[in-house]
Amino acid sequence: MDDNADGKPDLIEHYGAQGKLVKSCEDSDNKGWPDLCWIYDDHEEAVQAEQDTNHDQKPDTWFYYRAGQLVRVEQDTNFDGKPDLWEEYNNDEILVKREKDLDFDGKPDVTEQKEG
Ligand SMILES: [Ca+2]
Ligand SMILES: [Ca+2]
Ligand SMILES: [Ca+2]
Repeated sequence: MDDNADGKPDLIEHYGAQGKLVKSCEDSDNKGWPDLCWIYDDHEEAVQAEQDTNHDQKPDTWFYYRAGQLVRVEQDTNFDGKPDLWEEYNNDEILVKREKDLDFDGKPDVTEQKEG
C-alpha cells in the first residue's frame, strides 16, 4: 500500500508464526518512515499502539486498548525512552486519572484523580 505515492510503503504488516497479524506500522504523517505501530492480540484485535511523535524513530507514546476502547496512554515527554506521563480512561474514554513523573526516575510523583 502506498497511499501518498512517494514510492515507500505506507503500511508495513508483520505476521507471527501462525500467519496471524501481530503488528502493523504506518507512516501517518508522510515523513518517510513508519511512526505509528499497532500491536494485535491472538484474535488480530489491536490492543496497543506506539507512536513516535518527535521523529527520532523510537516510540514515545503508547496507547493501550481493551475491547477496542482506549484505557491507558503512556507518554515519554523528555524522550529518554521511559514513560513519564500516564493517563487512564474510563469506559466512555474520558480521562479519569493522570500521573506524572517529575524527576524522570520512572516513578510517578504527582497523581491527579478525577471523579467519574
Ligand atoms: Ca520518538
Ligand atoms: Ca521519559
Ligand atoms: Ca519520579
